Amino acid sequence: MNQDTLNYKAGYIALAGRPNVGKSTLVNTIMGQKIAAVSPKPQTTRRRQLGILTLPQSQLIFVDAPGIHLQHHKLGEALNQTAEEIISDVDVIAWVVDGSAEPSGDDLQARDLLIQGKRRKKLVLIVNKIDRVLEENRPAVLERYQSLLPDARPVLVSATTKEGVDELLAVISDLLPVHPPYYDEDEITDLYEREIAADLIREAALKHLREEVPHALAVRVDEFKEREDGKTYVAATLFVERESQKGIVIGQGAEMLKRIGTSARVEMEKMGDRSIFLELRVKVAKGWRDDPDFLRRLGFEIKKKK
Ligand SMILES: Nc1nc2c(ncn2[C@@H]2O[C@H](COP(=O)(O)OP(=O)(O)OP(=O)(O)O)[C@@H](O)[C@H]2O)c(=O)[nH]1
Ligand SMILES: [Mg+2]
Repeated sequence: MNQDTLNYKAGYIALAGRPNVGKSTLVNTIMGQKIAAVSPKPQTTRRRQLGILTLPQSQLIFVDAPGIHLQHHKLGEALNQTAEEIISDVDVIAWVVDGSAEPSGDDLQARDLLIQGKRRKKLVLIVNKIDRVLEENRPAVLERYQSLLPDARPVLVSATTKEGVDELLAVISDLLPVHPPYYDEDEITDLYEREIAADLIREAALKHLREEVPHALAVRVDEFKEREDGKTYVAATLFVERESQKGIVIGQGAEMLKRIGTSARVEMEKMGDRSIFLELRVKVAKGWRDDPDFLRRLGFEIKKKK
């Protein structure tokens, strides 16, 4: 074993924070390619996803978590639980905040969750979206957030312009334990293509639909198969909570559903580098966000609090 192998560092880093601060965008930027769904609407991420970055001296395994927030539904409860479980399993916790906004109730909810029970974890404070903060205001922004988590190593970044991202990787690598790599270097995420496809379809819907419907939407991929003609055939169902929402998602002359389908297909083709034939349909599943059986079928498990 040579010196390099002996000093190799590897570990898991949770990206925790309120919805919409840019956690998934940051994962995509760090990976240099799109693996996670991103949208301007909160609560885009609904399940844990890994972004595995293998460098010569270290392997950084980012865990993209659902945004932590004050919940109103069983779904919200499941999302917070997922985030909480992620936090308890990692080596480093990164609290991601939006530097262009004031700290909010959801930010504090996230902060409280990640320092709960005096977890002995290394902490990093990622102040994101600094492309929207004037140079002269940055120290004050940093200080405001740092006073809320004084034990964390702070870094200012922009996930969209990449500013500060190299420094962030250096800070995190420094905090990781000496450990051999957990994954092969060609592994970049742990989700299967069909699961990512479901997220990209929901991302497309979030992009095109107005406020009220998106949160009521769930996507299930029913088929995902390679065809003889080289195209990949994907069929998916979009679930909404009410008949009226079904009308909105389909739209006049099915215009909306077509628009969602086209956006999703383009993103899926970009990611997989191949042609996709995408077929979407819409179904009503009344009150699914509060239906434990439906949530379980979608892969959300609500556990009883100990
Ligand atoms: N200006 C600017 N916008 C950003 C930056 N990072 C993310 N955004 C935007 O912020 C919005 C939310 O980004 P996401 O990556 O989906 O946020 P998230 O934290 O994963 O959100 P949830 O999955 O809902 O918890 C999107 O519109 C992004 O384009 C940034 O550094 N600068
Ligand atoms: Mg996200």
